[in-house]
Amino acid sequence: MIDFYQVLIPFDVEEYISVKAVPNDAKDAYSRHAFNQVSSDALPVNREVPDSRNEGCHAKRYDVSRLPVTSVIITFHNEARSTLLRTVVSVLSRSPPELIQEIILVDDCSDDPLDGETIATIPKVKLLRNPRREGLIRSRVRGADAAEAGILTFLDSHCEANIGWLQPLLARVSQEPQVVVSPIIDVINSSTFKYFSAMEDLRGGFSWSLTFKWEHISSHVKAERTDATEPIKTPMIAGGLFVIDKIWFNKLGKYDTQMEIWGGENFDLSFRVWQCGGKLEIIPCSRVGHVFRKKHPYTFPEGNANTYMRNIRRVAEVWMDEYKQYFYEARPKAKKRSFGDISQRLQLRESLQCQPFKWYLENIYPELKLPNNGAMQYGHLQQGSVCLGSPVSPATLFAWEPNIAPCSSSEKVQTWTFPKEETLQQQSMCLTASSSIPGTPVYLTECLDKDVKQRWTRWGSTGFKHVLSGLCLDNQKTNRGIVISPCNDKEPSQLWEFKLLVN
Ligand code: UD2
Ligand code: MN
Repeated sequence: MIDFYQVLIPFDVEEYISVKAVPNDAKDAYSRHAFNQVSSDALPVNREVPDSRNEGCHAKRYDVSRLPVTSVIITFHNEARSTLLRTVVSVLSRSPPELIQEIILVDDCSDDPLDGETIATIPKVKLLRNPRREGLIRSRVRGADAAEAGILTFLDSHCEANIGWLQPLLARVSQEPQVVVSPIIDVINSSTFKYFSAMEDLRGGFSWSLTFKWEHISSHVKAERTDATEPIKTPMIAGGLFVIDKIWFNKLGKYDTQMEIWGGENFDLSFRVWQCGGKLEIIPCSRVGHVFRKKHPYTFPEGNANTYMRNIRRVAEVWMDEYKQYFYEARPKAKKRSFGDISQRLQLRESLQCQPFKWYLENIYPELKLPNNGAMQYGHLQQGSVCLGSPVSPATLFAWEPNIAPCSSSEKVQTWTFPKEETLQQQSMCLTASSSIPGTPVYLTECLDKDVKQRWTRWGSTGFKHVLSGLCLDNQKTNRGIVISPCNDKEPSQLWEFKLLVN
């Protein structure tokens, strides 16, 4: 019997793979790809994988004629030929052919153009090659733009699609186009290439340092699930393997193409999907294996930590509102990293009328608790029905005067933090009084480390005392605006309630 892949693949597989063969030395086998290339090269490109699906999935039937067609997009940079080929072959051999419009390989400027060119001789496989290294984010957008089908399926370049993987994903997306779905990601061991079934009660989450993690679905969610084959809502996706309606992907703003190389785009996409009216789900009846590895095999032109920091800061600045402070608290070094221009992404958020991050936390990820060390509080500085605020959106001017306006919970310019009960700040701007003279006006200026002009403590239960002058924050209705003046707890203009917005 002729193997499926011998019919499918118009080149000599052994020869193709052997071009990049590594010396048969266990240590060296990891040098190019951070996985054991010898193990990968030794496996047949069409090897069998264990059917890791839940029993309940076997009974499910999908009417293929009613499912939408998809374009599969795989970006790669210096991927091992054997793993890349196995990814492509697994997709073609384990999907109903009529559902695969094409497989678009985006070669992100790999050293050898033949890696992709050879595979592109396989029917349905198309190749785009970046003349410069773009990183996976822009590469995926390039692939998506070129896609002919209405549904986009993204995969990493070292995957193996399992039996029946595609139908449940397409079925869910066609039923509800604003749902973005991922398979359960099985584990291909990076040393032996053995295929392991992943647990089925996991979903994606993260910590305040904005590091992705797998977590068990919480017990109450578990209790609500009567059927283990039903979709699992997930606050975050791992990022590499997912299916999305192309119109929805475009409407949602594709990806942030100012992100570089690797990392953070899964946060960006996950927040966008949830906050802007979609859903993220893991579909248990779909399984795809992926080679997880401990380090990056490729270079980052600006260094790996720097790149991640830039990308993730863009996410925090665009999507996390005042909660980004928790991220900066968890990763103080991030503040030093520039993150470029985010105005277009903010505009996107505005035009899509996306929910605030508070909504996401309360409704989608209530399990993520605020760091409860009392060091950070967010709230209004309120006097009766009016609040202290700033007239412009921060980060545009060097310094400005705070103002007083009717309190509104949606007004970001009225949200203050009081970290460690030391500084009263809005994002990176601190309330500052530069002298000890009564009547000195208070300004908002860039926060400086340990600047006593910016230090405030509580005075009594409702006052704020300026540490340098010993005077109190005062809303005297003089033409000098907000000033500091001698503390007096009988003075209504010095009474400020710090009304917490987040508990
Ligand atoms: C995970 C995701 C990955 C991506 C990443 C965050 C899974 C299984 N994997 O990391 O898809 O979301 O988190 O950014 O969810 N690549 C390029 N150009 C580059 C660098 C990488 O095309 O400059 C390709 C690479 O060949 C691979 C894909 O992008 O196919 C993802 O890279 P990875 O496998 O190193 O990322 P991974 O799995 O550690
Ligand atoms: Mn990967």
